[in-house]
Formats: sequence, C-alpha cells, structure tokens
Amino acid sequence: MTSTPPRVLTIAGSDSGGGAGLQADLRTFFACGVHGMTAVTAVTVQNSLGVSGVSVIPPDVVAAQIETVADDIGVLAAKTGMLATAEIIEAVAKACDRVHIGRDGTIPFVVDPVAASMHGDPLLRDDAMAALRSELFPRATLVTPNLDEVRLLIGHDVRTHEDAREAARALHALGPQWALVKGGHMHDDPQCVDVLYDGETFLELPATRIDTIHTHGGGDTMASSISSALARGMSVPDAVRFGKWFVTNAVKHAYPLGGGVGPVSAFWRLPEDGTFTVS
Ligand code: PXL
Repeated sequence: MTSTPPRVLTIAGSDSGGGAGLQADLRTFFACGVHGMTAVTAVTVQNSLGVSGVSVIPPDVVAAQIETVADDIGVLAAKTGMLATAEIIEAVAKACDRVHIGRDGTIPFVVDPVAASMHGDPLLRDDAMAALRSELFPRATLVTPNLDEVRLLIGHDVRTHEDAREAARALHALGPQWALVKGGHMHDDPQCVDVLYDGETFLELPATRIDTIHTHGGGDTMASSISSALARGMSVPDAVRFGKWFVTNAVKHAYPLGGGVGPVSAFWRLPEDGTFTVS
C-alpha cells in the first residue's frame, strides 16, 4: 500500500476553460505530488476570451466543504483564490478558525487576493475587498497580491522596487505573517522581481521576464505551488522560492488556447515524450 501524500485545500472558483481557478490549482497540486481538495466558491462561465457569467455558491456550502474535508481527510495547507463575495469571505474565516487553518492555528494559510481576471472581469464584488483585508489578512500565513491587487487593497501605485518594498510593509501591517508583492505586472522591468517581507527582512526574488501573452492562471499556480511546499513542511521563504521556480517554468511552457489568452502550464513537470507509452 502507498502512503497518503500531503493534502492541500484550495478555496476557489471554477474556470470552465480549465486555465485558471481551481482547475489550475488541482493541476499544480498534482504536479507537486500533493493530494488536492476543493471548496468551490463560484462557477464562472468562461473561455479564453473572458468571463460571461458567474454563479456564486451559498456561503454555508463553502464553509461545509472546508469543514468536512478538514475533519476527515485533514489539511496540511490551504489557499484561497476567487472568493466572490463578502459573505463567502466571512464564512471562510469562521470555518478556517473552526478547523485551525491560519495564523493562530497550526495549518499554513495562503491568501491570494484574487480580484479580477486578466481580461479585467470582476471576480470579487467591490464591497468584498474590505472583508478580505479585515477577515482574511490577519489570519494569513502569507498574502500574494499582484500589483493590481496591491492598488485595490492599499491604494499604492507600485512602479519601482522601492515602491514594492513600501507596499509589502503596508500589506504586512494588515496582519499576515508574510507579504509577497509579485512584480510580474511591472511590465517595463526586464525582470519579474517579487518582494517577500515578514516585518523585519526583505527578500527579493528575481526571475527573467518571459515574453508571452499566455499567462492565464499564473497567480493561482504560484499560490498553489507555494501551498504544496508548505504542506511538505518547507519554511515560507523556501516555499516561495519553490513557487517562483515552479511558476516561472509554467510560464515558459504556457500554450495558446482558443482565440484569446492561454494558460501557464504545469505540463513541464511531465516527461515530454512517452507519456502514453505502456511498459
Ligand atoms: O487567475 C485568477 C482567477 C482565479 N479564479 C478564477 C478565475 C481567475 C482568472 O480568470 O477565472 C475562477
């Protein structure tokens, strides 16, 4: 019999196109060798051209999904993606407290403050940003905003690496143990520099910028690879280094899909040939 792998929970929305959201998370969990579980928050009607509909799951159903898998299967790390409404955020906060996910519990909790798709389609209601800040940031082990989310969360317009450090300070003051400001959206920088801050020390993580439009699901992939590493017992800085390496490779292997924006790809972890060979 094989032993049970580490188990990781994503609290996120479905992308019918399979590029982002919980589909990207599950693919990443698989590629990182962890067992993925889902608390679905919303179903988006979506293809590579954009989001044309959203159906939100009742908050008590979201909470029940979290509690039922935690009670039986156990969660070694959890992450959030699209949370859709303030009511869902409040239900997630309470459920996480009950099953000890997050800061004062023992289970690492990565809060990826997803606000909009790359096409600019809203994935979080306007009134929910305040709930994200007040309910989830103080419970988070790590928050992972991109620069657009930084602007919505704290009003900082980040243009330089010094701005990114300032933003990390302001985000950390909202209560997470660690804040990661991702530099991917600083488009005139030839590097993608992410800044990690724990209230004392800044860690800068550079990577060469890859020239592609196909970056759908990149943030989800980074947060879920970090969560997988945390579930394996890595420290936050090591888990973030792992996530950066994982997502950089996934962007390198991004592929076109439909008529619009394609996804980053976790396929880089699979053998390039022989996948269908029976031996
Ligand atoms: O990549 C952010 C994201 C998260 N979750 C869902 C999404 C998207 C982007 O489109 O659709 C469901």
